[in-house]
Amino acid sequence: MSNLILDKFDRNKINKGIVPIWLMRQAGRYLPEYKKIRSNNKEFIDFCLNIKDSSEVTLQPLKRFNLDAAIIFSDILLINYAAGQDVKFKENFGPVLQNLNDEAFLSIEKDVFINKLSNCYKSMRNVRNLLHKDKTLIGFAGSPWTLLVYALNLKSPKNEFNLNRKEDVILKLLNKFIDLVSWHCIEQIKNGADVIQLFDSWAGIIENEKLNPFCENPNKKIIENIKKIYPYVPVICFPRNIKDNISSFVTNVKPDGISLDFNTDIQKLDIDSNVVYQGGMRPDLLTTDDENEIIKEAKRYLDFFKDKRYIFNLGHGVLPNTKIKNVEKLVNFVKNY
Ligand code: 1CP
Repeated sequence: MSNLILDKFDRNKINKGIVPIWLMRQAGRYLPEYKKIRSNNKEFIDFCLNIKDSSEVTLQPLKRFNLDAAIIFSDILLINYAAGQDVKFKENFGPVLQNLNDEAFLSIEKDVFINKLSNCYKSMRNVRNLLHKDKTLIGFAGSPWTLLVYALNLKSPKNEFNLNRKEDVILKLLNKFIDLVSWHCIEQIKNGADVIQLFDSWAGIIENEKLNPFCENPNKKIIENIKKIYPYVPVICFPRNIKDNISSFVTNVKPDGISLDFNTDIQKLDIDSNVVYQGGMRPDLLTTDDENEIIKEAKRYLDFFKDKRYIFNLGHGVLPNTKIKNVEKLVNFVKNY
């Protein structure tokens, strides 16, 4: 055995036949053992910063399923929190953020920021020590645009969003987020992360003309900052819902890996052989009783990517009403295909 996910990023080891698998939001409310630990923690941010509990829920999905990676249990909004913006998670509503103080935000220093997240890094170190060496440990961060949307909209942009800032201010704030995200990723790697995934979950609401300054450029700069220190650590980007712009994103940003959302039409992809492709399958299928449909969809992705470098995943996170037996079926099917 070897580390199957890291091997995918190694040009000298083209294990074409073997498809590794992990799932976005593989830890979460569909697991009773997660709900149990979650119920002992009132505030979600404190839960993420509880070394023992966050380590344990990171490892829970690997105890149940034959997954190839653990993703550290944390949240993208910990960056906003560590930069001085209060974040609360309201049940059945989502995150609620305190108004952003632009000046205080722009002046936050590296040491202060890293210090507020020190438990996150300790949890990373702890999980790496507990995890088998053949399993990949994934660190992550939200991308600048997505963090900015929460920072200024003060809640999920799902239903409405308003940034209330002029473009020059938006660019200044994005630049600061580039630093914060880079610091956070580098610190995670220092503490044991093998791979970084950047979640640009709200890239899809950017108008086409602004995709370069608001999405591509910030993701590219973070990759450059990481590579200056850790040239061999792969970075996977997830610019969710950018539709037909996915191939130009790959050309312009040059990530090691690209994670596909479930709206991506794989037939229309212009495959770049330098890049590892990941994900795509609709997560809602795992909430159904239709096992045949799950296998049929999984097979569609596996067959399409059979001669390419591919990591199996979903096109977005595991949903809370997902059935455990469906995840079991899917993981076993992919591992034996
Ligand atoms: O009630 C609960 O238990 C909280 C649910 C929950 C969980 C399990 C939240 C609140 N965050 C997380 C953990 C989490 N979030 C992980 C680590 C664990 C894993 O993947 O197994 C990761 C990688 C994230 C990333 C994250 N958080 C993203 C990017 C991925 C995506 O879903 O697009 C985003 C947008 C967030 C914000 C966030 N955090 C939590 C919620 C409910 C949301 C979404 C808010 C919204 O709808 O806008």
